[in-house]
Amino acid sequence: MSTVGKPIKCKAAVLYGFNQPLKIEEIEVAPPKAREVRIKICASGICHTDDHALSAGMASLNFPVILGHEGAGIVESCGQGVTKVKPGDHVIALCSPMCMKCKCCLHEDSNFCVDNDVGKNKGLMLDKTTRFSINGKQIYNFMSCSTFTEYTCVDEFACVKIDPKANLDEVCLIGCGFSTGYGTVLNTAKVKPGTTCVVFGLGGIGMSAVMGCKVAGASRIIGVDINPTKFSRAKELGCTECINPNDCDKPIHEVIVEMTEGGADYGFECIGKVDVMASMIQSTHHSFGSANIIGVPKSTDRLVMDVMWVLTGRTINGAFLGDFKASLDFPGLVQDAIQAKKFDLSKLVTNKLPFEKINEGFDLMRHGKCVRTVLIMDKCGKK
Ligand code: PAD
Ligand code: ZN
Repeated sequence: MSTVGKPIKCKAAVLYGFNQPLKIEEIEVAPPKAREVRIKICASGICHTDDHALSAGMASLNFPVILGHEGAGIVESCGQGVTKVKPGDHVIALCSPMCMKCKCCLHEDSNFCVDNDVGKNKGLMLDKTTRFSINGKQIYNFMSCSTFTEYTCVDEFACVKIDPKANLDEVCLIGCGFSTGYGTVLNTAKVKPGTTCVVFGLGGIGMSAVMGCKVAGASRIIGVDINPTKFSRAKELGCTECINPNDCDKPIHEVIVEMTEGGADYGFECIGKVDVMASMIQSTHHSFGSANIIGVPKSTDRLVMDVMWVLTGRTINGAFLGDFKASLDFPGLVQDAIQAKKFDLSKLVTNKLPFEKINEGFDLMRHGKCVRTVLIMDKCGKK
């Protein structure tokens, strides 16, 4: 029986307050209004940013909320006036949608649309309501999409059509983690062949940065993590050496500067800790080093820096979603994965769990037992 135009009852992981477990509830997803798209989510990765939100790391969040922002699925139905996708299309949900009209969308170096919800955390669609409810009470969305649910409803600009041949339980990572690490290396830092890179934090984002450094042709890629169980996968993906700061008898940046005869060409912080950001910056060469911040710290944390860090010529960059213009770049990134085979996303997916085990998935990440856990909502036609 067709669901078009009707509310859909489905399972979603609802967060009722900070630091609580997610609760699998039966919710209602209203039909899409004009220029909106309802999507059957097939798979969603768990990103540290979800845990950051859950554990009160963001300035504000409205409750109850459905988290998740790294999902892929199939369009179930479209509201009036939708032109970019149609029912049956395979799509990636966009946590950084682009209106393509604002100053940022039109700027060649920006992907930070004025209409995204990053940092604002209003949890609403463009019309300032949401399509999620439980027993008649509104549930907020997250980062313009919400993917910890069997069905979501997004504004048309918050999804992009991709090649239906792509494995949704791998390309969902293009929605956030992979693109963030990989893009910061290629688009933001623009790593040159033959250079030395140091990547702090070997989780989903850091491993993707390592993959980017490899594709860019870096000759030396140093991985840094306090969890040595990450090292074998990191080496498989391109690290030439890995260091645990806890094994060192001096600060990690002094170790890196010594190993690289003055500092790495490029540094990447993929953790979200301001003290590590300071170490990463100082690990890069004082004159020509490029230090790149990816990790998201608590909104109350402050990075204290010595102005000499930049006066000597080093640059410090930050990037959101790897500086990709998601709606324009993601279909090509999917092709790079499945056709050109520039990188292997399956190497990032160390764990797959049924959706109901979402809290177990968060625990795997918190205890460093995975690179990425992908939740499977539905096999979506796959055997
Ligand atoms: P993750 O938990 O999978 O990985 C973090 C890694 O850091 C783990 O391997 C830890 O062992 C390691 N680590 C922790 N503390 C230290 C330390 N002191 N020294 C060395 N290693 C350490 O997280 P993730 O890869 O999903 O996310 C990483 C960060 O990136 C996180 O802050 C997240 O919010 C941020 C992020 N930023 C963007 C963006 O657009 N800028 C997008 C997505 C995620
Ligand atoms: Zn993310």
